[in-house]
Amino acid sequence: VEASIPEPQRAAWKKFQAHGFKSKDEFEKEVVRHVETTLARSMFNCDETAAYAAASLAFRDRLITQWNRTQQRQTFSDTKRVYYLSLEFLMGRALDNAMLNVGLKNARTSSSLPLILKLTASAEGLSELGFRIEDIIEQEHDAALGNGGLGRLAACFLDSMASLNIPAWGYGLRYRYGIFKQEIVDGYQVEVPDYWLDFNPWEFPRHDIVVDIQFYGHVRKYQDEAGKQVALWEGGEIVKAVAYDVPIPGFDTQATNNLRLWSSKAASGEFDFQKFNSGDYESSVADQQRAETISAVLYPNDNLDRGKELRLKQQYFWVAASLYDIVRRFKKSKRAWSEFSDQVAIQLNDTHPTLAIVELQRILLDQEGLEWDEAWTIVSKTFGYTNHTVLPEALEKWSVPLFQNLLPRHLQIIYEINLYFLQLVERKFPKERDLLGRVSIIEESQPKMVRMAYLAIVGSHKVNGVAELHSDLIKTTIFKDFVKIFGPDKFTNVTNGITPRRWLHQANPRLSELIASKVGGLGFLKDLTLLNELEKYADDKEFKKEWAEIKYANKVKLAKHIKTTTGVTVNPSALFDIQVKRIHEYKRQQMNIFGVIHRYLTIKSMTAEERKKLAPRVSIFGGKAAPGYWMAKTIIHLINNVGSVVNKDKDVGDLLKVIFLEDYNVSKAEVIIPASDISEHISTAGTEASGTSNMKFVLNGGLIIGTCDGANIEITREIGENNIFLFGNLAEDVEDLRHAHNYGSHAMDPDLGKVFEEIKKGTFGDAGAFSALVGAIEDHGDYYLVSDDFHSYIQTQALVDEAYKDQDEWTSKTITSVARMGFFSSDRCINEYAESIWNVEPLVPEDEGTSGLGK
Ligand code: 8GP
Repeated sequence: VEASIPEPQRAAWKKFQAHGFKSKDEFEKEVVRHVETTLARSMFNCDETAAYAAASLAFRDRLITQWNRTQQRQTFSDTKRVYYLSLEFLMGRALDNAMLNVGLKNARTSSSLPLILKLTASAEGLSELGFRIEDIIEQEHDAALGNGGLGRLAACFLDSMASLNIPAWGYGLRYRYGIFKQEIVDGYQVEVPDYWLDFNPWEFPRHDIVVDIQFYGHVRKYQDEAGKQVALWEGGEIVKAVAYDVPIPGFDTQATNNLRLWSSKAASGEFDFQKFNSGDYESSVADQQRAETISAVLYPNDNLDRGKELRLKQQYFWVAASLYDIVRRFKKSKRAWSEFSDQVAIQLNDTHPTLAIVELQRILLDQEGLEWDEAWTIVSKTFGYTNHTVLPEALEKWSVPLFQNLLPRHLQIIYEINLYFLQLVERKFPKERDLLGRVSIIEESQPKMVRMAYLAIVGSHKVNGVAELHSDLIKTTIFKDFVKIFGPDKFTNVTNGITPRRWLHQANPRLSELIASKVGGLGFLKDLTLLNELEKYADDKEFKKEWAEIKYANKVKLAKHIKTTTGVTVNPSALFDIQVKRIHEYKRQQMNIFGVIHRYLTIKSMTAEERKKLAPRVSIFGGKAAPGYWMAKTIIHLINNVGSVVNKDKDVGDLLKVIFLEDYNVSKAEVIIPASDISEHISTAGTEASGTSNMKFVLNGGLIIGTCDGANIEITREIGENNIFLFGNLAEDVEDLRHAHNYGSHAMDPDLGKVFEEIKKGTFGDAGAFSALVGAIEDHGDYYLVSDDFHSYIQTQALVDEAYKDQDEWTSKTITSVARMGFFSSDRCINEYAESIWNVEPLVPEDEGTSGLGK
């Protein structure tokens, strides 16, 4: 129901319009107001948690007013919007980011642009109220609605879309439990639930925006009076989707986009009173619980598909609610359906939202009465699909019987989409019998399966990979047939990027400040290519000194974190070697820890004189294993066991320390990444689609050791071969090597063999615990080519040791690298999507003052 205020009364509204605080004093006033009213506390019982809550609520109010204006502007100007559908948004903390993005206005007015923006109005305000801003920021619980790279990419994209004034909404699920918290107990990973919604000031419940979502039931087909075939999806059950909005502020703009997360709720109110009254309490709450289960938990798998019914329910629930919302908004514009794709671009973040294609076709056919072809033309012009992996175990497939039961009408539509598609293939390639079976959306297996990636390709106008090598690989391997059918132009590449606001300015404020002092202020946070101005300081003595001091300070900070969380003392002058990411065999943390063992054995065999020449190293690991992924858990176990042996070996002392950091997440990444000297991105060539932490590490003045995989290749092209340590076999040779393992002879690398012997001796605890890990390499084909790459890995690590001895040269390399990282901003990436896939234009707020930041 529209409830618009009549014209004559609008003047009063305008006069009293909320605007949120505009100065430090107003900010303080808002904080105090929230403490005293919203939180019902006072200055006599305001702890840091309450101060965090109040400061966040003050910022949220501000964001909501900006958000309102942005939405009005977008509605009135009637521009095309982007809808980014992602089951994961790994946002991390919000307050720090809100202060940076919103706080800018205040900072800008002062004559000498303060470089650490948040340390202006909000920091001073909090300090006047008796709090330290750093402590307040630390109170916030990460919003961890994602597993890893895919979810964090979505979060970086939201930041860039808002900062570039692109009218965009994110749509996702409001999980009650985000990714589990990881505890390490006796060297093993233990999962603990992440109940993050206890208090979340960043969301705005919209109890008036509720959508009914249908499941199960059956389809009735009949002819209407005009003789037209109609399909009716009837029966089954209804669950309600309730909207929660999270404002997404842009940097240096008033534009504030929206992330809408859906939460599930039972359709029939609290519980069934009749059952309750008749004493059947349990089943009266069962309906409610069953409904709420849908959005209860994020599936903790990264690069792995499990095909669970509840997951499919989540996908449809989220997709149906989002499409209802998008279609409703479009219908308000009163435009013809043929204009839908001029107003709406929907991006599918991986295949998880692929049902949106089917759902839109269903709405247009069954509810709006369009003809098939007309509807399908609209649908296929609207969607774009991003693929994030070529790993076969991650490609989604749903069993047809499961589909039939849960979404009977959708299955019919999928069959029809497939029929028309296969007819097209048959017309184009009449002689190629095998082709039909290969590209069919329905796999003829037992049971039959719906291949979601194929459906996504058929229903989208563009398909993209996330780094050059990856985009080439999807065209030549998993989607090869589709390139032949649709032509190469449907397939494109958009290399991933990261937001420099969070991953440089927020995570590494001192480095950002130093950079700003040389490149003409903070404008580089909006145009990252401005970093190239830094290159001329790569040999500047004074500059290098400051640069190195900042790195050292960041390492001291991480060393403190290590001490408090693990009890181990590490020397901040040692080389910090970091690998943090989800634990997966293809990412090869096992190779890293085998390399560490090799180093340990080497040290043990050295004379005291030889040891003196060695560069001390701290090997730092972090990352979660999917709860059901035993091999990944075994790798964590081995790392911890190696750590407990090495770290107390007096013989070794500071020369080697091995640390596993518990519960790696976004806020920890902000501490860990700025502290690296070298970081590891060592996946088997061809398996890591892009990687994004590689970009974060280099941008923070760390070098990397890596394989020719994912975005490592483009990083090398940008920063130069001399500034990166590449090793290992190439993607093009992987197939042959695997073939040779299985059918030829597979000789173990001798150094790796020695490492295995040591493990088998029980040096790192019960050898039986690690036999599967060793066996996968020795006896079962070494699918990830650990043995093939081990020698080159060890040699390259020795080059790292050598290079690190020349600190002066090392620092120059890091400065040059940072100067050349401009390409990897997610702003560049979003601009590419906007131009080549979405065809959307920015909508710049009119009331925007000149920022002095340029561009
Ligand atoms: C990840 C890729 O593994 C990583 O290389 C890339 O940087 C990131 O996506 C962002 O593009 N892929 C996934 O997390 C992934 O595919 N997850 C599940 C859908 C299988």
